[in-house]
Amino acid sequence: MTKDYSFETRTVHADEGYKNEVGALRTPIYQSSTFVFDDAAQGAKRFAGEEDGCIYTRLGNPTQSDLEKQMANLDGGEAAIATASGMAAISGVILGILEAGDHLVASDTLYGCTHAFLSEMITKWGIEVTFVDMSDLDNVKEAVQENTKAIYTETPSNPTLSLVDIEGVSEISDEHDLMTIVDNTFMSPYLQHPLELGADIVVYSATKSISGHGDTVAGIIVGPEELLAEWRMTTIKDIGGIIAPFNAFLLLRGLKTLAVRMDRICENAMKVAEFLADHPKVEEVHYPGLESHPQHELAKKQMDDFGGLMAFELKGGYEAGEQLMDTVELCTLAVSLGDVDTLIQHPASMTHSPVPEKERLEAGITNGLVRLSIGIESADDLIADLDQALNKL
Ligand code: LCS
Repeated sequence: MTKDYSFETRTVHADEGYKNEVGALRTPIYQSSTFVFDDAAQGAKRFAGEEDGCIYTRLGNPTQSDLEKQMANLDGGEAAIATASGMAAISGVILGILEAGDHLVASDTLYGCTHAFLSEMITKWGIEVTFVDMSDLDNVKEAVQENTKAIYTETPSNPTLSLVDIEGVSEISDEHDLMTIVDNTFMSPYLQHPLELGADIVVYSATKSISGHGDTVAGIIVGPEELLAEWRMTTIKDIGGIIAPFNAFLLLRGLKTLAVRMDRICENAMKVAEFLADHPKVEEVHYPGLESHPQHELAKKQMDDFGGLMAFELKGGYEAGEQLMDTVELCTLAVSLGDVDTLIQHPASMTHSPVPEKERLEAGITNGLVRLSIGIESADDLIADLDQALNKL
């Protein structure tokens, strides 16, 4: 579908389900591990890449392909690859770009498992990583070395909601002929457009807003056709983190309502953030939509709205944080984010427990930090729930 239509229209109309043989409105779930060849010559041509068509689901599947076309269209990229999880997308990209002897510059605040993958796994394979506070672009410039191949960032970051200037990082990256990789999970393709801001590759945990319903784990990579075609036949095919056809279907369904869900989530989040900022039991609220956020101007520049994630510090520290988890009634105590339900969690003991304490504290993930992922419930009900829970502290 043409990119001239607005994002909202493309979320509804850009999938290719109508091309199936019986005219089903929705993309069918091609729940098949393998595909039948007419004869030996056809099989040989497909393996040689001389004829389009399916071979085996680890090498591609029509439900997966529809999702990939839809995601490339929505994110303004040439191509996309759907994967088994956000971590499969991230590891596939990193292993596609870097090899032994190469160097990566990465943000110091990243989702816990991404941090663990970059600090503990790829270093075992001879790849060097420097973590820097990317809120200051001078740190990025200083970290670039002769053997640097890529810059990896996540903005807003999980869970501190600090931002990275995507355009600024991409300029540094271009000066040194590097690849810029941006994890756009918190914003979704609706609210932030890293490729337009100069990034080369965008990755998502599609488990989050793209699915939106808390019912699947998946990932997406968006970027240049040539590179993605290579990775599809190397890191993705041979490591094997491919998406299941049913999960691809769920993401296609989730995408249809992405814009309306995100609009409601952003509206609710702003109301909740303002409520928390005024509450006597709350020390500080980290939400890019608040003027008090140190990077509010950057948020207005590179984000279309401020998203549903926020973190807040309670005056009572760790104990108050733990108590709040047990006194909320409507907010659900669970990790993950971007769902229709409001989820609350404690990063120090949950999502960011893999990060060593010293590094965790340096990155601003304090022991008493609470993370909220706002859903589409009534903002009044969410505020009433948080109020009753806070007043018990
Ligand atoms: N990137 C970000 C920013 C994430 O928040 C997550 C997961 C991932 C990548 C990995 O995606 P997955 O493999 O789980 O699809 N974040 C989680 C979180 O904050 N709570 O639970 C998972």
